[in-house]
Amino acid sequence: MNDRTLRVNSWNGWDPLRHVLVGRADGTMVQAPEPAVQRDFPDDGFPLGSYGPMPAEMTAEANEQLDDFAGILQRRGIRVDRPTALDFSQQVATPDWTQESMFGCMPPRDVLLTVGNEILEATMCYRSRWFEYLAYRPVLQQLFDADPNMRWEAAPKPRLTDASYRPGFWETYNKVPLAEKLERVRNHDLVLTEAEPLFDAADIARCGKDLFVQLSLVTNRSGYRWLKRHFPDHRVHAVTFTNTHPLHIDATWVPLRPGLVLHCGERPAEPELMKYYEINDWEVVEAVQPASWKHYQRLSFCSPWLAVNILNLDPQTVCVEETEVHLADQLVKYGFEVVPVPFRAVGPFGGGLHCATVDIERDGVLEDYFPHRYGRF
Ligand code: ABU
Repeated sequence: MNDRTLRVNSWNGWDPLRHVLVGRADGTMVQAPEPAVQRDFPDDGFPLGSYGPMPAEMTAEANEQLDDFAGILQRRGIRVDRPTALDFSQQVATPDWTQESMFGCMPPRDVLLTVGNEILEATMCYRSRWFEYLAYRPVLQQLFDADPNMRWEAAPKPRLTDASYRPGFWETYNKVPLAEKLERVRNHDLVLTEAEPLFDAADIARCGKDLFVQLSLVTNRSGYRWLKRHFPDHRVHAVTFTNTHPLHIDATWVPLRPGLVLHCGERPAEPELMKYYEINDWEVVEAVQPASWKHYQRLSFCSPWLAVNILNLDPQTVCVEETEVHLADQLVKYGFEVVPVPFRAVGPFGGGLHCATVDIERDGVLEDYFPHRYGRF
């Protein structure tokens, strides 16, 4: 049934949130090895080469926290949609390859990018995530049917043949010295080749007219170039951070409202990016150390910097994981109301509160928050 009140609109991560997608943990897999990613959790029952469903009790606990989070949002008057899980344990194939398992439908932020009235399905670069967009198609179809202005786009599906990956990357990269790793990050000489455009939506930070695209383990230069051509009315910038394992910008560089960006100090930004923000009167705030720093999380491939993976409900209100009390204190000092959300159990499923969501509607229009040019920006 059509719902004519639905509207796709979101230009940044801070305008008042009206409608959001929240992921589900159902059926999430520890993926079978593939060129782009090789899970290795020997102490948690999944040594390199093995794969299978996440333990049932972990999935249940993550789903409970995701459902509770959806409830918190709904009680604040925000409409919440959810994906439709597939059988992620199934083998998948294209004419070029076969992959022993899929992954899941948490975090949706990796797959879908909302820019204005457009929702764009990212290419992804893991073979296990190639079909993940299907979990979101029921919601996208409903939005398309209801909102005559919605633009439903999909980036070119990649072939993901062996030509898209540097052979033997994982065998060598983790053994090279830190300085060499960081040099490779700066030169974007990581696991992906430039054979075709590849990007995850979570590598893009949206600030109105400016889109910041992190080159990472899942986003290549060709993906950045595709995005630049796809959004000709935006300024689309490729950025890197001092991070040996860059994976999604939203635990590193987190714009909170016009003039304020939260930065993970352990992953310094390029001086030119800092300067671009500074000359446009943005304050770059270094986030406090995560409270969860010392707590090992079973089967997690995320860093403790998920702490800063927060969700704005509006420019004055942020959802923060409930144990991240130091970050909450820091944000209160900047005038935010902090909504504490229990979410630690969701971390091993691939993300925090920002990763777990996709904006469908925020109030607001396209604005230019960076009137002054600097360097390549
Ligand atoms: N997908 C977010 C992971 C970010 C991080 O671990 O730093």
